[in-house]
Amino acid sequence: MLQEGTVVKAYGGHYYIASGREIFDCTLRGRFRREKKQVLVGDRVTFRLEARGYGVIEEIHPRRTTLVRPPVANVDRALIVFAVKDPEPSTFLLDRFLTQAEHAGVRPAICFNKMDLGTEPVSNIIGAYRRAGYPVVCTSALDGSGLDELRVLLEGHITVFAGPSGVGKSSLLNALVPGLELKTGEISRKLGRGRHTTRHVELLCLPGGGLVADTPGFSSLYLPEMKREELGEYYPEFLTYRDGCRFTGCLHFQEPDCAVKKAVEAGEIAAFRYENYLRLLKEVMEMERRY
Ligand SMILES: Nc1nc2c(ncn2[C@@H]2O[C@H](COP(=O)(O)OP(=O)(O)OP(=O)(O)O)[C@@H](O)[C@H]2O)c(=O)[nH]1
Ligand SMILES: [Mg+2]
Ligand SMILES: [Zn+2]
Repeated sequence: MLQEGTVVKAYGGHYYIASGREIFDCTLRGRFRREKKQVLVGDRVTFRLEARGYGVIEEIHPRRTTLVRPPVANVDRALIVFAVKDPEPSTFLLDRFLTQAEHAGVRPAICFNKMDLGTEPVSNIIGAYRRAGYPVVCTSALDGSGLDELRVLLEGHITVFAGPSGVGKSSLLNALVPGLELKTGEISRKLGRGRHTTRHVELLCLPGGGLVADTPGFSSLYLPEMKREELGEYYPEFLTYRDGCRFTGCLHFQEPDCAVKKAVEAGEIAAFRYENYLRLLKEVMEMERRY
């Protein structure tokens, strides 16, 4: 009997495939090994059921996207998590993460966690990102508020969590997946990077049907290689204005008659988003010089 599913874990020649509400322990047909065809976590596959709970992968379906860090196929969402405070959110870091997601072809959504600490300090920021066109959810892993909205966002997708240390990514996953006991707080911070680099990537099955990578996606350290003209395309609120710029390929920087700059002056585009854009643009231009 042939069945379809998604690879959620690969370990020592075994591929664990989620299909319906079950996990199947599968191996790979010899010809895939000979062809050196790699199976990634996130791959859609067809497998033949050989015994109860066991099977053999017969076919690997074409990938829609391939993420390198972490190596996961078919990721279609990035959830960028920040805390309202502890640690204080940085919109510059947030915009970096957003740029990385957009560049990888993964649709970003933003999550502000630790709402129980009070939303007052970030309400302006939240409004600005909503107006820019991003889905924003506000949650508390501590008291459970906003988790239903987050569940809806993750349903039916493969999502990577990204965001700085200490914002509550593991705490959120623990709250979403019953029985999961990811380490949180000081312990996870002490083990830090090493833990994630040595561990195998695994997708967690959410009760609602979505899959989430349990390793933090993207890093705050690098910007992907891109041309300077590309950066503005990753700012959704710029796109509605750029046709009004005098020059095609306008960088919205030093050019005259720039519709984006006018929108910033008129308060239609948040000034902090534009300032972050200029900082990132300078980084991209620096990188261009190096390559
Ligand atoms: N008040 C409050 N504290 C929270 C909330 N979520 C997480 N925390 C606390 O914040 C600290 C960090 O949470 P983690 O879940 O470990 O954060 P993380 O994003 O996984 O951090 P790294 O694994 O280092 O990247 C812990 O002490 C949590 O108890 C929340 O919604 N409200
Ligand atoms: Mg964590
Ligand atoms: Zn312009």
